[in-house]
Amino acid sequence: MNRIVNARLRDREGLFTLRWEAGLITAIEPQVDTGPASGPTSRPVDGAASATVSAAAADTAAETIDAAGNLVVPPLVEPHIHLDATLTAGEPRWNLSGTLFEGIACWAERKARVTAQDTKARAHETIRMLAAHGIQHVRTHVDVTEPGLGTLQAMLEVREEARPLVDLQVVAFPQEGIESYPDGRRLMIEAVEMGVDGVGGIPHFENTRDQGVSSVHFLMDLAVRHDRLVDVHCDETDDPHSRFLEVLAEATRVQGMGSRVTASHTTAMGSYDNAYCSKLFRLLKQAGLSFISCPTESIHLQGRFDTYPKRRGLTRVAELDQAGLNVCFAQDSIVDPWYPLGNGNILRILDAGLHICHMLGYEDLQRALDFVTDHSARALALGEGYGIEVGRPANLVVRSADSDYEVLRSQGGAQVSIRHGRVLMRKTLPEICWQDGRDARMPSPDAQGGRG
Ligand code: 17E
Ligand code: FE2
Repeated sequence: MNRIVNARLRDREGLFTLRWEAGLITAIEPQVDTGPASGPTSRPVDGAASATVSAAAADTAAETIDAAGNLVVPPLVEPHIHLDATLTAGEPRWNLSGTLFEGIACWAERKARVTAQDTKARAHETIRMLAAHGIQHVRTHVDVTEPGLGTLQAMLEVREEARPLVDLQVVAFPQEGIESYPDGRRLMIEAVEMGVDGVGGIPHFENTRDQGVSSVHFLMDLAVRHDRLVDVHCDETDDPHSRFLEVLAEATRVQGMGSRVTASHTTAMGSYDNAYCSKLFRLLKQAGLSFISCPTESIHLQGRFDTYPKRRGLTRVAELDQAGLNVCFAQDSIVDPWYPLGNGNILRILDAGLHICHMLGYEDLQRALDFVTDHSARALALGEGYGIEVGRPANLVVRSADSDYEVLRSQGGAQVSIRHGRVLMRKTLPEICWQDGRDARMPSPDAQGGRG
């Protein structure tokens, strides 16, 4: 039997003890109020309390983790990344225009000399960066516009090899098009036969509008026939005439596939006028598909053909959310031809996204983690494989702050990450050494507390 004590849970008052056995959560028990000693108010005013891990006296195989009043959450989710392309920025050249299309051209040069070993090494290194930030569920898009599909084979092996750290979903992503790339349809079919979890697309990149439309119908049919998830790079452009989302949403509605379909990016929606959006949103609600926004990626790649005023180039995250649609945030890139930065920390993406989307209102702050936890889990159709409930996998992360607001504000890191009941990773908080002799724990050096 293992347990976490003094855990704070999202959306629930008080402190809890969480127990698990054989990798599954067995109990979530409210703790009796032991006074301020167990609450966050007892914390040193100059910093967050550290979680501690100790072996229980009676049973050395068991561990007690003291969350010290900090938030315990299910693992963060990375719902959209390109692990086959990460850590390649500048190879063989840098994307100087900063556009999506130059990124695709740079990547075409890099992938011409990619090897399975190179792909696997970079993917594993990136997965470790993600896991170090408390992420345990990842969806990766793998470029299948490559004769031979060697990269896809390598990534399917990574999916198995990485199981101790993350659950990985692999989406067949036709980077250079389905209709516009030689043998594009055959490559997608082969990818599905090789065992991908999801089917992707890139209709805004196809040569013509008609090809964009037929690519969406093709990929939806393929997914239905083989019972796969769908996640389409859809309308990743500032062009307000790029309207493939309506095609994807209608096919989703007709098939009744809402819980299994995701539209990624949809940045053109930031350039649609309100009259079109009012009609579009009616369809989106009927379809019930999910949305993924990649805010750092899109603020970097979009708006490139504007002078001033300059568009933000993001989809309508707040409006989708207010309409009751499922929307979440993702990193998309880490040091690749499309985006030169990134370190695996999705809280950085959450911070940027909430800023860019005008979502720093009080209510937004109270539930900020929805956009990197529950909403993303729903987009990935994780179902009962996700969440802090009895009977579900004991995948639990102790953060270094006690609320969504404080995790966001202080970028409260993952202190302890537990996967299938075993401690996967522990971090100790760094110390600041002040010249005046005052020691403090990062990341909350604010003596006033600063909690909302
Ligand atoms: N490929 C693409 O089409 N769009 C992106 N944002 C990335 C790769 C990262
Ligand atoms: Fe992407």
